[in-house]
Order: sequence, then C-alpha cells, then structure tokens
Amino acid sequence: MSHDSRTAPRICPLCEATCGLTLTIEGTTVTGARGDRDDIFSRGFICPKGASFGGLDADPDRLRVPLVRGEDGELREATWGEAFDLIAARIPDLVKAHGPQAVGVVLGNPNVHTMAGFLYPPLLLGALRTRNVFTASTLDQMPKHVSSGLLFGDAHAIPVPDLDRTGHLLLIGANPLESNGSLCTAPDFPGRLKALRRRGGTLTVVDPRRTRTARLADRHVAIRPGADALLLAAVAHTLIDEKLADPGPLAEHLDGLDELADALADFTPDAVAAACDVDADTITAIARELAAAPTAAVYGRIGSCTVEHGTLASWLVDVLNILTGNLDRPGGALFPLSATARAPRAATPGARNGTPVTRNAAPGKGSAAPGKGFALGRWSSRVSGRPEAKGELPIAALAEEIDTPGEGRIRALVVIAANPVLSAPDGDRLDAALADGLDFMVSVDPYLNETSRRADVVLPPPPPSQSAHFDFALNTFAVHNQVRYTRAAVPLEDGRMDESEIHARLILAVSGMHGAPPSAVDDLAVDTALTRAGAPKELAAELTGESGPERRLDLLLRLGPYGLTLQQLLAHPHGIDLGPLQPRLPEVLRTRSGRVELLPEPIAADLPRLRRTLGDRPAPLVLVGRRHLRSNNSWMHNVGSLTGGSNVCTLQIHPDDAARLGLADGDTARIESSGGGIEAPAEITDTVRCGVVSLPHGWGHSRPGTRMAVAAAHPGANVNQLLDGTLLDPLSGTAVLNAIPVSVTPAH
Ligand SMILES: Nc1nc2c(c(=O)[nH]1)N[C@H]1C(S)=C(S)[C@@H](COP(=O)(O)OP(=O)(O)OC[C@H]3O[C@@H](n4cnc5c(=O)[nH]c(N)nc54)[C@H](O)[C@@H]3O)O[C@H]1N2
Ligand SMILES: Nc1nc2c(c(=O)[nH]1)N[C@H]1C(S)=C(S)[C@@H](COP(=O)(O)OP(=O)(O)OC[C@H]3O[C@@H](n4cnc5c(=O)[nH]c(N)nc54)[C@H](O)[C@@H]3O)O[C@H]1N2
Ligand code: SF4
Ligand SMILES: [Mo]
Repeated sequence: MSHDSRTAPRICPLCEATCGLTLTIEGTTVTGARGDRDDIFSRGFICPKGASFGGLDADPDRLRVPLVRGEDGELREATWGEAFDLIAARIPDLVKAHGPQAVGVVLGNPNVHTMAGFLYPPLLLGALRTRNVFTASTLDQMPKHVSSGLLFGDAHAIPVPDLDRTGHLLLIGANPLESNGSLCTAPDFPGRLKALRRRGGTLTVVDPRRTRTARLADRHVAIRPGADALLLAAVAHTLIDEKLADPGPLAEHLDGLDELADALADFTPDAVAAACDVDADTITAIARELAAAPTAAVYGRIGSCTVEHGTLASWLVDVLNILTGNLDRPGGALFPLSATARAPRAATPGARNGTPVTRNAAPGKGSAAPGKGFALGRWSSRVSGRPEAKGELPIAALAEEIDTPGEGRIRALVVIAANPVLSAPDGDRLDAALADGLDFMVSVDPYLNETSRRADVVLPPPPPSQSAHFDFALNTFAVHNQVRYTRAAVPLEDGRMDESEIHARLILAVSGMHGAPPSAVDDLAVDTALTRAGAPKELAAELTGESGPERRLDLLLRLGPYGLTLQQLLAHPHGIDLGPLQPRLPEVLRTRSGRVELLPEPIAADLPRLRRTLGDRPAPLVLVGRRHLRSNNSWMHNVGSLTGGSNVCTLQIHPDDAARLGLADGDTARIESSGGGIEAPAEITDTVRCGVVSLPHGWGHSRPGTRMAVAAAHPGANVNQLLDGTLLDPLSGTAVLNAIPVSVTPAH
C-alpha cells in the first residue's frame, strides 16, 4: 500500500445480497475490495462482482458529464445547467400541449440499489401525473406483488424464507448460487444453503436445468418449463387430499380454505404429471416432505414468475406456506420488518433504540382492522388494453404506446437506470420507437448504451464509490432484520453531480420549478412524510445529515418501527443487528376483510386458464434463461475481469437434442420463435434437460452509437428479440421470458 492508501466500508450495490465491502482507496481511486468481516449481516462474504468493484467504479467508459443532442442530431458533452435547461424547455411544454400521458417514465433495476432510486421516483411520478409508468417489475417480480396484494392486501408484503432456521427449503425457479438471491436478501446465500444441509435440513430444487444450486440439493426436479403452477397446485391438492394441510394458529386469520380445496380439486398429481413431466409419485413425495418437515419454506423466483402462469405460481408458493402452517412462523416464510418501514399501526410512541414496536402488537389475536385492499386493473393501457398492476403498465407494451398514433400517445420519455432495448421484449421495435416516435427523451444513466444512445439528454450519476448507500427496498426482503448505512467512500469529483441531486433537479425541471434549489424537493418530501405519519412538524428541525437524502433517511428511521436515528447508524459502520425475523400477523394485513384471503376472486378466475393447459400438447423445444455469477442483467459486460470464460452468450442444448438437430458444440445455431430469430453458438451440455435450450439475457451489444468498448467487442445476441411482447401473464402484465416455444437449426 502506498502512503495515501486507506480503507472505507461500502455496501455493495451490485446485487440483492447487499454484502458489506471494505474498499481500498489510493488517493481517490478504489484499488481493491474485500468482504467486510465485521459486517453484521454478510460477515466477510464477497463474490467476483463485488471483488471487481474498483474496475466497475473506474470504468473509463462511464460518462463524466451530461450529453445533450445538438442541432446536428449528435450527442455532445454539455454542462449540467444546459442539460436541465433543455429538459425544462421541452417537457412542460409537451405536457401543456398533449396532457400528462404524453410523458412516459421507465424505471430500471438499479433503482433498488441507489438511495436516489428509492427516494425520488415517487415524487417524479407525482409531479408528472402520468399513468404511462413502466418498470423492470413487469420483467420480473410483478406476479409476486399481485399475489401478495391479493392474499394480504399489500403488494409489498412479500414473505421471505427463513433461510437460517428452516428445516426444509423448496426452491422453485431460482438459482441463488449464480444470482445470489432475489426477493430474499441473504449475503452468502450459498453458505446459508450449505448450513441448512449441515444442520440436517433438506433442500429440493425445481429447475429444468441442473444448476449449481440444484447440485447442492437433496432432490432436483427437472420440471418441464412453464409447468410450475400445475406442479404446485398438485402439491397443494395432495396436502388437502391426504389431510396433511394444517395451517395451525394461522387458521384464525384465514378465509377461503374450503373454496381452495374445491378450486384445486382437478389438479391431482396424476392429472398434472404429463404436463410437468414429473411423475405423480415425486409430486406426492414433495407434498409429504413439506408437511413432515419440522419447519419448511417454499420460495419461488424468476423461473416461477416470468412465465404464462406467473401470478398463479407465485400465489401457490404462499398457499403451500399457509397450508403447511409455515407462513409467519420461525423457520417458515416470514415478513421482514425493516428499519425504514412504516411503523405498524399498533405502534406505541415509546419505541426507541432498536426495539421493534411490533412485539407490542399482540400477535396472533383475531383479525387486523380492515384495510384498503388491493385493486387490479384500475386503468388499462391505451393500445392493447392491458390492465395496470400496482400503478404500472406492462413494459412489454412500451413500444406500442410510443409508435401507435392517437390521443394519449407517449411523446416524451424519462428513463432512469433502465436499458429496455435489451432487457424487454422486441428491442428492435422499441429502439425504432425511441428513435422515430419521440419528441424528447432523457436518460439518467452512467453509460451510453443501447437505450440511452437514443436520449436527447443523458444525465450520468457518479460511480458508486462517490455515492452514499442505504438499502431501503432490499432490507424489506432480508432474511434477518438489520440496518446498515455507508457514506460515499470518495468525495464527489469536480464536475460530478450526486444522483439524488440529479433526480431532484429533474423533478423541478419537469414540473415548472426549474431553478429552485434541489433542497426544496427534499423539504417537500419531509413535510409530506410528517403529515402522513401524523407526526409533529417540529421533527423536521431535529433531523441531522449532510444532505437532503441523509435527512430523509434520518426521518424514515425515526418514524420507523425501531425508532432509530441516522447518528446511530453512523456510529455503527458495520451495521446494527435488529434480530431474527418475527411473526407479524395480523398487523401486516391490509385486505378489506382484515384476513388472509386464500382464494381471491382474480385468482379463482384465472384457474380455468391453467386447467385448460392440462390438455395441451407440450411444445417439443422451449427456451429458458440463465444468469452468470460474473454478470448482471444488461450492464456489466464492460469490465474485462468479469467477462469471458463461461460468462458467454451461448445456446445451451442437451446432447440428444443437439444430435437430433445436427448441431455440434460450437456450431452457430439459429433460434426462431413466433417473435423473431437470432443466432448463437451451441454449447452442448446435459445440465439442461431434453427439450429445453437456454440463453442468457442482457446481451446484444452490437448497436452503433454506444460507448461501451469492452461489451461491444463481445456483443452476444439479444434473447429478447425472440419475443414480440404480446405474451404476458395476464394478471400482472409480466412478460413471459421463460418456456418460450422455439425451433433450433444449424445456421448457414
Ligand atoms: N430474457 C430475459 N430478459 C430479462 C430477464 C430474464 O431473466 N430473461 N430478467 C429481467 C429482470 S429480472 C430485470 S430486473 C430486468 C432488468 O432490466 P433493466 O431494468 O433494464 O436493468 P439493466 O439491464 O440492469 O440495466 C440497468 C441500467 O441502469 C444503468 N445503471 C447502472 N448503475 C446505475 C446507477 O447507479 N444509477 C443509474 N441511474 N443507472 C445505473 C445501467 O448502465 C443500465 O443502463 O431485465 C429483465 N430482462
Ligand atoms: N450474477 C447475477 N446475479 C443476479 C442477476 C444477474 O443478472 N446476474 N440479476 C439479478 C436480478 S435483476 C434478479 S431478478 C435475480 C434473479 O434471481 P434468480 O431467480 O435466482 O435468477 P436465475 O439465475 O435467473 O434463476 C432462475 C432459474 O429458473 C430456471 N427456470 C427457467 N424457467 C423455469 C420454469 O419454467 N420453471 C422452473 N421451476 N424453473 C425455471 C432457470 O433455469 C434458472 O436456473 O438475480 C439477481 N442477481
Ligand atoms: S453477492 Fe452481490 S452484494 Fe455480495 S459482493 Fe457479490 S454482487 Fe456484491
Ligand atoms: Mo430482476
């Protein structure tokens, strides 16, 4: 280490595991990253992405200053003043001329990994009053939100498996050994699964691929893709049929148990076996194991969400947790309580210093007060009439909302931390819509990539070393209640703007308040939060912090269930342990009945669609996705240390299928589906089951006009070009990204 070398803690923002890192810093450059052994949650764990923090942080292709499109149509570097002046000159006029729906907003995945991405988008949407809101959720977990909204009345009440205490984990369509977990924040997920086995627990993995996670399991069920809802329905049926269903103390909060039994009557193991390609005995065994385990948790992720019956599968996951008495009990699936969650209604004003008020809420007694419930389809998309879910429209419908003429068409787009040209279906159509169909587009993005290259203004946030970090969203899915905050490890470089300030100035610029100080946005947010919480306005004067976002964090902590403060977090740089997950029913319930509604009407109405698939002839070849540990969606292919090796865009295919189709390892394969065709090298492997091929997503970096040199050198193919965006899970509007019928031939 040189004389000016120092270390600083930094929570890793690169995936949902939220590991604590110790950065080594020389001058203002991050030269190393290791796992922080003192971190109260991650205890030293790190993965290759975290270890490459320095490389990602210092990527020379990161934009340093805003880009603005000139008269000549080319993007050129500009000052922050010019960039916001242009936004203020264009967006309010478009709204005036065409109404609020003329502005669309796209929010991408990294918003869950930045403070700005949590604190400001709600205010942006409030200012714009547009219904044209699209996020990565409709490529991801929206089915789970809908299922939780219907079951519990709160789309954000998502139970997470109690990984560290469960006796049995049934894991469906998730590969945490590559993804490090999702909707289940658990640093060192692999170690936690191994610990489960060591303490005598068991793991069942349902996945058409023999993944690294499946290889850890006691039982791997290589299901036919897209059939999980059928499998889970048959497991639920078996529990009921064999009188193994016992919700235990949950029973007093449940509505619809008898109706559920009727609704699932047709889904016997024998009836679903052929469609799942899983024999009936295995299905029965899964049910019996689940019922017999001292505690168990069912957990489903991408492979159970981004499929035709994603909401049904997501609902059935929790139906199984409920039927086996594992919902809301230690070792089962529980609702985390984060430090910035809104304090439960039973909150007592005396809560202070890390004692959660929920313990005073007399758990297990009767029903919660009736809530507002959860409504679906309060409005629909203009062109194909897709219902909203959670205030969002399907991102697969974004292109048509731009390129279809008529009243209410999107004419301006604000894209924050999203790359839908690669991550959403039919990027070619969306790309053309962005190029030809928009009057104005803004991207808040550190890179000039496949999507931001179409923007008229690109606003680049600073690299993560120069940003503070707090996990507002991910702590609500954590397997252990805890709280950690890290300030920027390196001062903001000259000419940079903090992402929070970018968001605040953007809000002012679109809402006719251009030129007002960004603190006005934070002051307004503080005031609103105090009003909503019924807290005294004087609290605003007590808040501490160096910046608007810090003061807002302080406020949310103070209003939160543990009554913490920013100063306490700063005094504990490795985090504060808030204890294992606790039962929280009935206080989490927001249904109109104040009860868990086991068979909500929209679910009951969708079951016939599932039942009809029992008679379908399965497609001979279907496509599924996959993730690689050294990658993340579409934006991490630009760092040399993370690319290459097995992190490549190949078509994985079973040897029998390859032989049948005349493909040798390394041959270029042509993959076609109803939406389009692409080519990729074949990788012959028996880790995919027969009848299934797999391509990773986030590739296809071959478009001109981007500025990501490493990625462009190994572009890969965009799997989402196989889709035309019409195939959705109807209840959630989530794009079907797995179990796509395809044909594969050798390319000529
Ligand atoms: N076929 C297929 N498609 C998929 C999936 C799949 O499994 N299969 N997975 C889907 C899933 S789960 C998701 S979540 C989506 C993700 O899709 P998107 O939400 O589009 O996310 P990314 O592809 O990760 O792109 C993130 C963008 O944010 C930028 N960015 C990175 N860091 C920051 C930052 O700190 N601030 C800002 N403002 N921007 C930043 C990156 O440069 C990039 O442009 O992809 C989906 N697409
Ligand atoms: N390294 C890395 N980590 C990531 C990401 C990344 O891109 N790379 N992305 C992050 C994001 S945004 C998310 S949402 C999470 C996702 O986290 P996970 O859900 O764990 O992600 P995947 O690795 O895609 O695992 C999905 C699994 O489902 C399987 N599958 C596909 N179709 C089906 C099906 O029909 N049924 C069943 N049972 N299984 C099926 C696939 O073979 C795959 O193994 O990962 C996050 N972490
Ligand atoms: S597991 Fe996720 S949070 Fe942990 S170091 Fe790797 S990328 Fe970062
Ligand atoms: Mo995701």
